[in-house]
Amino acid sequence: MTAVTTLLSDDQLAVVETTLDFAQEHLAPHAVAWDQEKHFPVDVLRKAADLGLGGVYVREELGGSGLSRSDGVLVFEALATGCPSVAGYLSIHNMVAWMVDQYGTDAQRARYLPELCTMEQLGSYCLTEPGAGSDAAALRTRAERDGDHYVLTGTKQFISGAGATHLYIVLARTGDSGPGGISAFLVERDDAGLSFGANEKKMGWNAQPTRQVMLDGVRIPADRMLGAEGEGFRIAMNGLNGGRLGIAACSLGGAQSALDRSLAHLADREAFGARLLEAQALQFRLADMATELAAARALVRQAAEALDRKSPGAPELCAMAKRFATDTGYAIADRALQLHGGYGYLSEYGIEKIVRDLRVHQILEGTNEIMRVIVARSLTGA
Ligand code: FAD
Ligand code: 2MC
Repeated sequence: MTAVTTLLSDDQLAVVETTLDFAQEHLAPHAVAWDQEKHFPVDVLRKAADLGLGGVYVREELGGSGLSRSDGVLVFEALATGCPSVAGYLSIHNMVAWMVDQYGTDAQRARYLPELCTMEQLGSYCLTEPGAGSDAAALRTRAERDGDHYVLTGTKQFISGAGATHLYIVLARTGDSGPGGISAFLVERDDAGLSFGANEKKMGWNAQPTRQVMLDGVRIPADRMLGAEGEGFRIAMNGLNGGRLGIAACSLGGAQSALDRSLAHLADREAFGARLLEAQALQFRLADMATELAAARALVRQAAEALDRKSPGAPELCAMAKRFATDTGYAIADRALQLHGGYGYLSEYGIEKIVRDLRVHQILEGTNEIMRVIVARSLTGA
């Protein structure tokens, strides 16, 4: 793991070592079974929270770990070496917790953050709708003001963790069409009128549920608005800047694990009278995989630093890092499968699961085409 730990401070090294140990002890041994059984390991998430991973970016005085984005990408990369699906959900939960800390009132922080940080309560992020995915600002879920309450009606699609989670950040329309007419709300699982679709059958990310979230006249107190009226889209996008780095880091971790497994497999496997690892063609393939992974890691860390410094170019760098790291991570995992020959195709080796898990990172938290849209707009000023 030298490439992972190069240039880290002593504090960061300690964070990486602790998280890697956790991932190897509590995630990796169960990852294949959880995938097959579609098991969402909430008990293990709560163990992760004991290490401070439920409130990675939440301020320490509010019960969190107060880490920077630069530290956070190390955490999610290390976690994903054990299971990209569980690490991916943890990244989403931490996006939700950060949004409550960043945009919440004191009362909202006091109500939600302690239990989000311990993961007694889990979070979900509800932006996508059946008719509004990439074009998120076209969302149609409505929130009508009624005295001291808002009444929310609409359907959210593909919501990670839904049904098993407790707090839902819901983006809904309080005004005109377009981004400026959107507000964010804190909806609780027990709110009357909230219901969930069936757990979607998916290619990967099976260690966490994905469901529709239906809001049928969900009546919530007006003080459950997160941020100001009309600010919801900006809040959602700012959440995603960090979220995209979390997903990018999960791709790095999955790819690192696939590379490590390939090295071990080629060292062990003999053909044509020699170990496969002695074939220079295969060594070169490993060298390319390691090099591309290091390049992706460098970009993710640069984008994280830009976000920490609140650099004006940070959203574009986050989009570049998400696009590049998730494409690279998937390509590395797929090449690792090839290096395993037929064994790579068998579930028990865990490689095909990494390929399936990393595939969706090119789609969610903004497709990689939308990441190109963001980068291209910043280049052209459009
Ligand atoms: P569409 O927007 O219909 O896109 C279809 C295709 O057209 C894509 O290839 C897209 O890149 C391309 N395209 C669209 N517009 C353009 C354009 N302008 N230029 C070029 N190409 C374009 N959402 C949430 O809110 N919360 C969640 O927790 C969540 N979890 C998810 C978990 C899973 C497993 C999955 C699969 C999705 C999840 N999503 C979640 C939704 C995800 O963010 C969307 O699927 C994604 O943003 C794409 O939207 P769409 O599926 O509607 O595709
Ligand atoms: N960071 C900060 N602000 C942003 C931003 C970002 N990344 N992206 C947009 N904004 C701001 C933007 O600056 C503008 O602000 P202002 O009105 O002050 O000028 C406002 O938001 C509206 O932005 P646009 O005019 O660019 O809006 P448009 O509708 O043209 O498109 C686009 C924005 C395509 C970038 C956005 O819709 C998008 O990101 N789509 C992808 C949706 C997505 O990522 N979904 C993920 C769902 S969550 C998920 O999948 C999980 C697994 C949790």
